[in-house]
Order: sequence, then C-alpha cells, then structure tokens
Amino acid sequence: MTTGNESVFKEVDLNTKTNNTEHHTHVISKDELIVRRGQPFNVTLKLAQAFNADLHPLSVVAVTGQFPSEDRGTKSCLGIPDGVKRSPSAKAIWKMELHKNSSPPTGVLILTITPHANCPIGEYTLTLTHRDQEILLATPAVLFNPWCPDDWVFLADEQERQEYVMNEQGIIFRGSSNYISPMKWDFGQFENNMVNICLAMLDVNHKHQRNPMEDESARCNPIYVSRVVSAMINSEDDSGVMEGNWSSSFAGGVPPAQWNGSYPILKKWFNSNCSPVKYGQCWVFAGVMCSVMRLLGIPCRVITNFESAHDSNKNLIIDEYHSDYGVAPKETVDSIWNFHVWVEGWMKRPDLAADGKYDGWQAVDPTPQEKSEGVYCCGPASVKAILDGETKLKYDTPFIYAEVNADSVDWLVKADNSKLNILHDSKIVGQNISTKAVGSNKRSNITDTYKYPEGSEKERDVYKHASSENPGESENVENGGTENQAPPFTMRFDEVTKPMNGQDLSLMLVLHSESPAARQLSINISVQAMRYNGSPTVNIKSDVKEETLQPGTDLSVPVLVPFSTYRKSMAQSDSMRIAAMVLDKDKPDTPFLTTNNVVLGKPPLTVTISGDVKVKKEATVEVTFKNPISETLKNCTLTVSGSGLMEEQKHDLPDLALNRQVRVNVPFVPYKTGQKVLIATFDSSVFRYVKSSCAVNVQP
Ligand SMILES: [Ca+2]
Ligand SMILES: [Ca+2]
Ligand SMILES: [Ca+2]
Repeated sequence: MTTGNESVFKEVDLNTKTNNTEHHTHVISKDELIVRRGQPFNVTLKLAQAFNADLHPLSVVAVTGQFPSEDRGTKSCLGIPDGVKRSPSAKAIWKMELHKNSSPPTGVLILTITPHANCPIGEYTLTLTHRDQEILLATPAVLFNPWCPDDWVFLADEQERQEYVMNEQGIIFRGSSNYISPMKWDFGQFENNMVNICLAMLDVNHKHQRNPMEDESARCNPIYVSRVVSAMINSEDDSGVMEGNWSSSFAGGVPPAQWNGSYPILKKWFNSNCSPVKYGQCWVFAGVMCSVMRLLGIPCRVITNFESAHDSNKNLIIDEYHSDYGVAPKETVDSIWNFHVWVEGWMKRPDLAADGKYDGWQAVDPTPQEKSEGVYCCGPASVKAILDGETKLKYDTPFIYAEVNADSVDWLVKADNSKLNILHDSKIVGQNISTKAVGSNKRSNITDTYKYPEGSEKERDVYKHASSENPGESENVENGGTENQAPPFTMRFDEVTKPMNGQDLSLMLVLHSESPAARQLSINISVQAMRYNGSPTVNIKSDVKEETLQPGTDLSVPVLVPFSTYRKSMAQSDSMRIAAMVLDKDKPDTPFLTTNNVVLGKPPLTVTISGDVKVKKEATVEVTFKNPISETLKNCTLTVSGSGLMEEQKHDLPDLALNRQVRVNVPFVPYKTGQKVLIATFDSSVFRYVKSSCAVNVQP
C-alpha cells in the first residue's frame, strides 16, 4: 500500500538520443526530446510497484498552446487501457501503447506514444496520471514529418529529404540570365535554439495575436504555416524577422549582400525581443525562410527566377516606358528584376483539388512586394497551377504567374505624350528558373515546371487562359499605342571579353539583315548602372552612331565602357544595362530596342584549410586576396562564418596597394561533426562583397 506522500513513480527516461535519432532530429539536440508527428517515440517509466492495467489504469494528456481543446486537435487524451473519456468530436487523437519489452510485474513500462500525423506542430506538455498521482512526463517539440506517408508534407525520396530537410548548406543563384552566379548560403537550421526561435515566430504572428485558439489549431496545416512564415520573415505588418532595403544607404544595419547565412539573422531577431534585423533583399528573405521551413519539417528549396516580373497592377503585362526627345518617361509601376528569389515548400493541396493534382511544390515568397489579404505575404501557390495558368487558385497565383510569364511591353513616350509600342515580348520574362540540384552543387533548371516552352503554342494558350481566369485583373493593356512590327533585321550583343570588375567592358552590338536594300541606321547606345530589381541608379554613358547595314553581312558596332568610367557608378549597383535603340532613317517613327544586362565578375578570393579538421580541436583557415587594379583599396574587411564551425568573425584589414596581396589566417574550433562549409567575404572600397567558400569535413 502507498501512503499519500509516497510517489508511485520512480523514474522517467525520455530515451532522447534514440528517439531523436529515429525522428531525424538528433542534429538539433541530443538532450531535448524533439519528435515528428505520425511516428512513435518511446518513454520508459519506472513505477514503484507492479503495473496492473485493469486495476490501476494509466492515462496521459498531451496539450499544446494556450487554449488546449480536443475538438481543435490541441489536446489528446490517451490511456492504458484505452478507456479514457474523449470528446465525441475530438480531432487528431494521438496513440499510446505498451511496448512489448515492458515488464508490468516489475513496474517497468515502455510507453510507445504516437502524435497524430495531422496534429498541430509546437511544444507539447504530456502529463501522466496513475493511482491518482500526476507527473509531468515530457515536453516534446512536435514537428512536421516528411518521412511519414500520412503527413501532408510526406516526401518519398530519401535523397530529396536529405537535401530539402536535412541539408544545412545550400546555394542561391543570382546575377542575370546571361551571368548566373552561385552563392553559398548557410541555412544553419539545426543551430542552437532554432526550435525555440521558429516556434516563437509562430507565437508572435499576426493571426495568433488575433485568435490564438484558431491559430494554434491551424498549425496542423503546412499550407497555413508556410503562409504565416512568409508573412513573418518580413517586418512589415508585424514583428517579423527582417527589414527590407532597396536603397543605396544601409546605415544602421548590415548591407543585404554581406549576409552569408540565416542563423545570425534569426538569432539576432530572437535575442532582440523580435525587433527587425536590418537589412534584407529577396535572396536573404528566401534564405531565412528556407531555414525556418526546413527546421519545422516542411521540405523546402530556394528558387531563383531571372528576368523576374513584378506586376503591380495585376494584368499579367509589364509596361515599361522609355523617353524620347527629352520627355521624362512615365513613371513605371511594373518592373523586371534581373533576378528574384523565393522558396518552394513541398506539401499536399487538398484545398485545391481532391485528386492531388496540385500537390507537390508550392511557391511561397517572403519578400514584401504586394499585400495579400491585407498583409505582406505571398503563397503558397501550386507550381502545377502556375504551369496550367489556373490563376483563380489560391494563394496569390496571378502574382507568381506574372513573375515567371508576364508579357513585356515597351513604350516610347513621344513629345506630344503619345505612346508608341516599340517592343511586345512574350518570351523575355522568366528565364533559367534555377535551384540547387539534389546531392550536388550543380544548378538545376526547373523552368519547365513553371511554364511551357517559350515560343510554343501551349505557352500562348496558357497565357490566354491565365489572363481570362485572373481574378485580380484591374486594368487591360493600355490603348493609345501603335503596334510595332518585328524588326526587319536581327540585333544582339556579343561579349568580346568576359566582363570583370576592374577591367574595361567590351561588347559588340551585332546587326544582321537579309532584306535586299542597304539601311541607313542611327544607333543610340546607352549604358546604365542598375539595381538588381530593375531600378536604374546612374547613367554611365550614351553614344549615337550612324551606320550602314549592308544586306547579308553582319554589322558589328563596338561598345566599350572603360573601368574608369563605370567604377564609381558600379560601386553601389548590381548590373549594367546596355541598351541599343536603333532607327532606320527611312522609317524614323519606328525605333527598335534591344537590351543586355551585364553582371561583372569579381577577382578571386581564395579560401583554404589544410590538414584534417576534428571537432573541438583548433583548425586554421587561410584567406587570400590580390588587388588587381592600379588603385589602393580602402575600407578592407574580411568576414568568415560557417554553421557548426564558428560564430561569424569580422576582421578589419589594412589598405591594399596595387599588386599587393592580403593573406589572413583565422583560427576556429568546430563544434559539430559532418560536412560543413566555411564562407568568407572580402569587402573594400572598389570590390564589394567578394565571396568564396571551402568545404570542411569535421571528423569526430
Ligand atoms: Ca510581416
Ligand atoms: Ca502590369
Ligand atoms: Ca512567356
């Protein structure tokens, strides 16, 4: 017989190491129980006496959130034997069984507990009752489970799960469609405290503030959770993670191009009581979102779309205006970005179709661009729905459809304010849609998952369908413009040498005509420094040339932009837009336009680690950079970081004269084993954010 004061419980063992390993969460923690839904975990309970289920049953109540409710799936009542009373409309009921290795006569019980495959994610409290006594059994975090066929985020392929859930390193592609440049990104989703950081993000989200009971219940749904995360990554409307800045001044914060990974950003946000971290641009927002999604257990990848349209007035057309004869161009609300970055999350979409037609990758975009239901967030939009032009389907499908497949219309605004349509291009928007390949650092081109091939009849059919279905269409194509005919000659830009920062830029404009007559042409070539979001910063130069185009032969017009001419303008810019406006003197009213976005390459930064690297043993990384220009580099800094390897370190370096090389040795002590990546960034007055990286295999 037990007296009132004697505990009936002797010991609880959460078997954290084994459970976490089986739930693929051992990389997050070996001390705290972190499990995935739809999959059992074992807790060992030692009782002071023999266990007889019929005489003295045992029950467990699992709850999450502030208002646990069986009907909302935020409370589950379990028992051995399973005789517990439940609400008749209880949702997402967990399971509990006695493991066969239990020994009831000696009071040693192994409880096999399975969170329902559709239960809300979050931190749970499990309270156990036996013989009128109660103990706190466990406080596991429960995450989504891509390994569980019943979970909406189930992903069948193990290699893909390793990439899209477990990989802490990735690549984000940037540049322009002709100059695609890979950048290492350190997701660091399993770094210290990430479970708390990501769950805190759900707790401070605007929907939770408004209705915590409903919000906590809705965390069972990856569609809901990814939409909430897309709102919370930006600081608009809420206490989201990051403030965007597309200006040329980043005072009071870190310039977006300086970040190398998500964890320093998320940690800073969490430690500053959810004050926004300054500053982000699209790839930073997307990189941070991917980390949060992977940590929560939603398979996720970062996507880059080149020549990405921003269709502000939702008519699936990008109107751009060019000035003529000194007329200021009409302010453009639409724009085409050199590139734009978002993420895709992998999940089922039973809300869109019963047959699973729209399951799979869903585009979600955390960059604050347009409000959706009153808040800066975007998606999830089914990639399959975008491919089919099903713009009626939620969420924000017309916006993402336009990013990858709007038509582009260029207008010339004349002195009398009339507009002339100089280019209607249905092929330019949405080029080389890219993501890192599974299991390698290669680039995978996934353009065909978003649209049918440009130039195909199917692509035009889908465009027409998308336009007719588009629920948000506010404005049709502007009238008043004169349709232009296809140019009677071809135009393209060729590289003479590979464009490199620090060297003169040399291109060739090549024109070709097959028509019988020679043409007298007036060619206006302008070079503008641009931000990657399509906004011009400075006019670098502009030339007018008179040339004769002979039938059947190429006319090559050299374009030379000396380093001394572009040096200052490009320090604050991302690309150079070279545009040629060509007039046939016999038809002076119909100019033709061709453009090319050039992204300058950067001089090399070398990062090397020699010898074996062991966990908790000091290692050294060597970083070298040589100044290739005849000018002293000032304000030189070196930043090194890498999750599992070191906290971010920033070093100020001396000025660097011509032909001088800087060599820096940075010691570090790795704290996690496995394949890691060390990223270094060199910054200076001329060469901004030169990045390089080095793979590190940290041995036990
Ligand atoms: Ca926000
Ligand atoms: Ca538009
Ligand atoms: Ca198109």
